[in-house]
Amino acid sequence: MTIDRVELFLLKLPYVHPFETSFGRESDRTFIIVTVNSSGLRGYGEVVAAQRPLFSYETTMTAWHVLEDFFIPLLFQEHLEEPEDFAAAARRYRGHPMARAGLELALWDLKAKKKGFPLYCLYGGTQREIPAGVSIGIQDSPETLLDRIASYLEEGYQRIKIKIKPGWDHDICRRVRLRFPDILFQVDANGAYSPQDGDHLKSLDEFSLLLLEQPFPPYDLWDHAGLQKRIKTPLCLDESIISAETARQALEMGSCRIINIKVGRVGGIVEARRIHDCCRERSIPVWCGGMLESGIGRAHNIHLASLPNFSLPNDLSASRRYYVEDIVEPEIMLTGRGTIRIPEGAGIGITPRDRRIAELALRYAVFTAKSGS
Ligand code: OSB
Ligand code: MG
Repeated sequence: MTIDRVELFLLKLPYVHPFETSFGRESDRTFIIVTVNSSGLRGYGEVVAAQRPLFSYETTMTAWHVLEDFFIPLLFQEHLEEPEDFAAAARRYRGHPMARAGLELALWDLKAKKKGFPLYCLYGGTQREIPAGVSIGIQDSPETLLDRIASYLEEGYQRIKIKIKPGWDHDICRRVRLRFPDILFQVDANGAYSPQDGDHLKSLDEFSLLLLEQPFPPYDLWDHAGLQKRIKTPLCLDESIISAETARQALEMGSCRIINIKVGRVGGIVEARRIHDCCRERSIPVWCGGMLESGIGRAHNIHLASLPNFSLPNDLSASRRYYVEDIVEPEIMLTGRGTIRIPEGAGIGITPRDRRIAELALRYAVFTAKSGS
């Protein structure tokens, strides 16, 4: 049994609220859904690359291109079906982690469906409920931010993360702490600061942040190490950690004390699990980051976050926090305990709405052994 068909769907979904980071504001998300089909079973993956190369150099169109011209043909040429075999074979190509992760995820879902297991069982996950946090973009005013935090706390989220940038940081954190003195609270700069901002970033120590995420640009483990020596707040790296090797180097250098794992950023589950294990051996906690995924990508993240060293609340929120209408059934919801229960069905365990996905598709392509070789 090998893969008989791979499909790509380009989709665009509007957000419930525009999402603003230090990169700018977006009101919808363009992304790719990948399916791999074999003997009547179908695995689903999501490519988290965005329309513009802001978070990283990848875009939806570079991902489409490398999937179509390199990664999908590899599956057919080498008759690959196992996600681990695909991950190994795809190492001959450099970069493009989000594209390769999207296809690898679809193969993991298919593998679990063939076995009839939920994905977390395949991964050796030990947690059945995942602590949910919420990531809140930069708002038009501090009052809007405070109101939004209050309403997410009301819904039960266990931890609040806000985006910061120069000019929207110290004073904002002060106001959040004044109003919510006891919540788990962390901030994410998406690389908006430079090493000269060290004193300013140190001033955030007074707010008992759970962590400060990615203050400096991605390729700067050295200056993160310098900052971590000076400040009390644990640094957490997101964009900087692209493999188990960079994770190890960052930890040996002291560039951070916590790591955010995103499957897309690191190129798939194989690499995500290596990072998880590398951190676990060193007693470094990890948590699952998000890229505002649809229900398909989020379901994958939920299964991954069942691994034992995911020990801080994750950027995993309910469908309705992101989209008016998700593309899965049932939609992802919070329990009364501010957690997300892992679906118990085979594979990702929730059902993608195929008709809706086909109707929404702005672009569609199908690849078979013949077209792919
Ligand atoms: O840096 O964590 C980030 C969304 C898009 C790009 C980068 C990031 C984010 C988030 C969203 O913070 C987290 C989520 O999906 O809930
Ligand atoms: Mg981040």
